[in-house]
Amino acid sequence: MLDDVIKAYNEAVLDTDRAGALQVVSDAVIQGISPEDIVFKVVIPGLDLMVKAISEGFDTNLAQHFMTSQIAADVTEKMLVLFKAPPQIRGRVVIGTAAGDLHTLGKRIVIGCLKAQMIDVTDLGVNVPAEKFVNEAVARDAQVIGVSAMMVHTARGENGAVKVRKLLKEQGLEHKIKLVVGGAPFRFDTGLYKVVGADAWAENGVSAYKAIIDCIQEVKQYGH
Ligand code: B12
Repeated sequence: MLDDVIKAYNEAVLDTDRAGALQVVSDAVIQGISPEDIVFKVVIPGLDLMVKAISEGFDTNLAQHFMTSQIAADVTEKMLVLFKAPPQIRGRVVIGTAAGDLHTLGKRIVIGCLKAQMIDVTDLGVNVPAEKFVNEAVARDAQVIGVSAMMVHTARGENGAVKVRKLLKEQGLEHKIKLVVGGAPFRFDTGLYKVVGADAWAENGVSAYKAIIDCIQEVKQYGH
């Protein structure tokens, strides 16, 4: 029965049919499939399938990419409240768009993917000052700051990731909080993340969580 649910869910996701995907999982729960199985055996493998499709150049488009992450985040949030025991949160991230930058779509995709992977995410919104990234990360005990920047000047400029790195350094937080960046300028120049002082970057939402999980693990292992 689980195989049928996986098939129906993936079909709905590829059709970008949010209502259909939600219907599939709520029917499955009524039929006795556990919310835990829905998240770990249906939703997360669905995201992995999308990673594979993108990296192997299958015919996936932006709408499918966007909807996979939004549906995954939606379903996960609905299932989490039904879990027998609260799920273990794998880490905490604060994320926002760099100062001067109002682009939101990429960040939303990343957030959807992280939530479905049991990462606690705080969305700081757009046009976020560097000080806010750092202050919120400290207040929320986050292991990772995620900065999204879609324009060359907000990616490279003095008020974005560069300033976040400077503040982390000044406040002695570099071992406790990692900096991960993303956005078109980092895709065009894959060495740019180092130039702006980031610890890692990711080229799309469905792979962002892998870079972020690595950073979370590094902080948990060595960050004390
Ligand atoms: C949609 C769009 C807009 C929309 C934004 C709507 C919204 N709510 O987001 C609107 C119309 C508002 C807009 C405005 C502007 N835009 Co615009 N916009 C775009 C466009 C067409 C697509 C961006 C997008 O959404 N891509 C799709 C998402 C899914 O991709 P993504 O953002 O790259 O995100 C993925 C990855 O990068 C990664 N990622 C993203 N963030 C993060 C963060 C982390 C931590 C990680 C790990 C990964 C990660 O994962 C994401 C998911 O896969 C791009 C062109 C382009 N092809 O990129 C121009 C573009 C970015 N815009 C541009 C410009 C110039 C502007 C304006 C200045 C235009 C103007 N004259 O007013 C304004 C700026 C406003 C501002 N201050 O920010 C330029 C930037 C040029 C440059 N080299 O700097 C571009 C490149 C267009 C161009 N070719 O000229 N824009």
